[in-house]
Amino acid sequence: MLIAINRYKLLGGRCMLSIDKNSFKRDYNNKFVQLHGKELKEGSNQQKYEALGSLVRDYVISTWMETNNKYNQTGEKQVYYFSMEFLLGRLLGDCLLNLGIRDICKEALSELGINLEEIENLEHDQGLGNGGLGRLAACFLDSMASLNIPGHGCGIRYKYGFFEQKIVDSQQVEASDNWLREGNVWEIKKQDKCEIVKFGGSVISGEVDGKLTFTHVNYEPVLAVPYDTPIVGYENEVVNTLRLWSAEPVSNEFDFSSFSRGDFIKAISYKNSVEAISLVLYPEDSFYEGKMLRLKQQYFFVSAGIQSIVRHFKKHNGNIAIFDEKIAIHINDTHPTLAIPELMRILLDEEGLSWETAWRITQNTISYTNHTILAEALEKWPVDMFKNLLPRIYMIVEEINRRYCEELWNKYVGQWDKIARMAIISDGYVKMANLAIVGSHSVNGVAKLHTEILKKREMSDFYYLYPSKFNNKTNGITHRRWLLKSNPKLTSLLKETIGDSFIKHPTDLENFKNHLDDPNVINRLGEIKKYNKENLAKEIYKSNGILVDTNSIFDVQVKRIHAYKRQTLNCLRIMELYNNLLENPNLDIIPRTFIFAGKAAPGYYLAKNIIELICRVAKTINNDKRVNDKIKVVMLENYNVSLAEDIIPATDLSEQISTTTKEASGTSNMKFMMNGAITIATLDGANIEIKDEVGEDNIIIFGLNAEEVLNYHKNGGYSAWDIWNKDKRLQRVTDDLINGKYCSDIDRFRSIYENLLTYNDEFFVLKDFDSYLKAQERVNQLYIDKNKWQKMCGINIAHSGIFSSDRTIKEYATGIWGSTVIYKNL
Ligand code: 26V
Repeated sequence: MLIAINRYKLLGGRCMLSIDKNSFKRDYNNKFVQLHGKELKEGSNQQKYEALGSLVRDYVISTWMETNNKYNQTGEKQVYYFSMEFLLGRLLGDCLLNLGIRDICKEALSELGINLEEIENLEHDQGLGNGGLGRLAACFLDSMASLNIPGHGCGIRYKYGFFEQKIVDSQQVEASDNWLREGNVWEIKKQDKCEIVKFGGSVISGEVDGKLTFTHVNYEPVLAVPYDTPIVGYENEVVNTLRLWSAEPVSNEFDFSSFSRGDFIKAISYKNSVEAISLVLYPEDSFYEGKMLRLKQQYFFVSAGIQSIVRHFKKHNGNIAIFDEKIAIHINDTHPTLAIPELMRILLDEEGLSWETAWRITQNTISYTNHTILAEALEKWPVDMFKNLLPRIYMIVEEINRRYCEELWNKYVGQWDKIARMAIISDGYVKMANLAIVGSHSVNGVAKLHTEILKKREMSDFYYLYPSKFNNKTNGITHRRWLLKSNPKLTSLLKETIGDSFIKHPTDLENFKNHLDDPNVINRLGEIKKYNKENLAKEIYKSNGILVDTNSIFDVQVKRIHAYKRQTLNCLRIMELYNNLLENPNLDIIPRTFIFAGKAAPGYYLAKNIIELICRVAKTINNDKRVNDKIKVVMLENYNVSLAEDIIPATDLSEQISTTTKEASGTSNMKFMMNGAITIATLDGANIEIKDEVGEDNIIIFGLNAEEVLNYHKNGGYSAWDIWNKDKRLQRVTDDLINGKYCSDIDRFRSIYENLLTYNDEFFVLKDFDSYLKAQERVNQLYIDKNKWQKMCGINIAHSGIFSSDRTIKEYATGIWGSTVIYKNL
């Protein structure tokens, strides 16, 4: 029997799991036999992966328990990151890296005839998120654990994650992501830590000893079952927890009272309606829809999470009056905002605190991040739906709103419009962003520009009311996954040249600048990129059957498909280049491979249409002999974390071309620069801060700036037709959308055409077209001088350390959470 023992050791200043090759081989063999009841040599690769995963989890268990014991004993402030989404990707590689045993494991397995990478690839991505917001949550978990911060995730264990995308006949087709089909070696079900969440019913008020009491009756109970996943810190003996909740009926038996009355259907339907709560992740990330099931999901995980935090806190601390000194709860966008009234409910109804004390504790505990300014993504719930589903919570929100509006009336006498705008409940809706701002002590944006826009525009009323609540925390990415793990060759070069201090202090990457005049280093950078491109080229051939030239510029736009991210702009310039090549087949251009990947929300017609356009353009160009393979277009299907890990290290040019002001931050921009890609970008989100870091000469900027865009929004004056009339190239490429050039059905791309022209081009694609083409020309000029290009790449790498999520998390810990952090080993 394998015993999980804590075997960390200090080796050359590194704190890693102590395991030698032979004991690893023995453990692995034993594990395999015990798990599968057969010899290793008879096992499938999938079984080999499962054995390795569960062995690694065994290695982690004792440290996990010790970390929890330590937290309970020391009473350090605990941070809980509440998020509807955690986009973790695969965990095995990360775990091996953070435990410091990747090399030993690779060698040991190879001696057993097993290729580590091959079986690592069999792990199903944990894709419980839509994009930026969910991936950010995953990076934050990694950074909190690696910085010794007691910080844990709380979310939903969706049975089906983000849908799998297939491209069939140039169109996106969605398939369910049954990620748990083969089981999940990382999670532990904690049956004894279940909570009950109550929906519907009504509230009876009463009085006991002169105090008001509220009893929730006739509700539908739902059992929230937690599944815990270890979050392993980097070589530091810390293992934090991601707790995801699954919804089950309170009893696995049918409701016998219904059943005995012959109401079989009712019993089954209760079971189904409960299980529906954690069945599937909503695949929209920009259009809010007032769906009851989503509200249920939100209350479900928030209520379970807060109840379990309070229960745990009381067990180890006891004194609820100091809850806010010991606990910080962060809400990732407005989705978990019900944490505010839920904490109030527990403090008032269960702990018997006064309103004033409960409110002080709640505000001090909760902090909120805004991730988008798109008005259509703002959550608001119809009062009737809210009240019926959550009667007691609604009463509390009403009271919060009543007290808060009283303040507003006194402050803004007679300014009814302003008060209505700022109220939590108005026009028949409960407005979640307003509740989040009022009920928290900190509101942050995710990049400097985004925070300024929140302060000065979108949330200006609130900013003037509570200026000290507002702050910026520019996003970051974990360099462990996005450099050490995904780009081992570049990591080796960095270690050889600047040592390995950058692993614990990512801003030490700056030292790499001192090596960029060394032709050897420049050469190596080129070779590494080529190697990564060749790997990706193989993947492209395997998945799309397209042969791409690894000497061409790999020009990449991978992200959710959305009008504001402007894949259309990218596509139109490819169409323009194609036109030029047809006109002049001898045109001397630097070959380019245009790579796209990304999913469209299933109900977002325009985004799906954009995917189809990209695929049709790809087919037409790739099959046109006249192009002579100078350009190729590739749309890779099913973009996810693992695919990103293959694409990003192989990229030469990173496309960050959103309409200025619309992309709150962006995070792939940071991953690309860290892997030595050059960015072509608008001055949007964190692109601005990337430019400030690398300097204007090492990034290619184009397009309208924020002031210009905001000015158009405010004063109007934009005419797409005016621009179109003056630009022959635009006339040609927009006509190509509707003349059958890319699709015999001439109406296929009419909606794109109409968005650009009839509906006056909301995202300024036409306006930025000329400046984008000129910027692309600058890219060509720069690429001609390979050495200069590589040096620019090196400068980007050297300046990327500041975008490590370690920096971001330190800012959250010190500036928002008041963590009692010890930066051990830092
Ligand atoms: C919004 C909604 C709206 C209602 C329907 C369901 C749903 C699900 C998710 C979201 C969140 C969208 C916000 C988001 O992902 N924002 C992205 O956050 C990144 C991390 O801060 C940031 O880098 C991106 O710029 C931003 O678009």
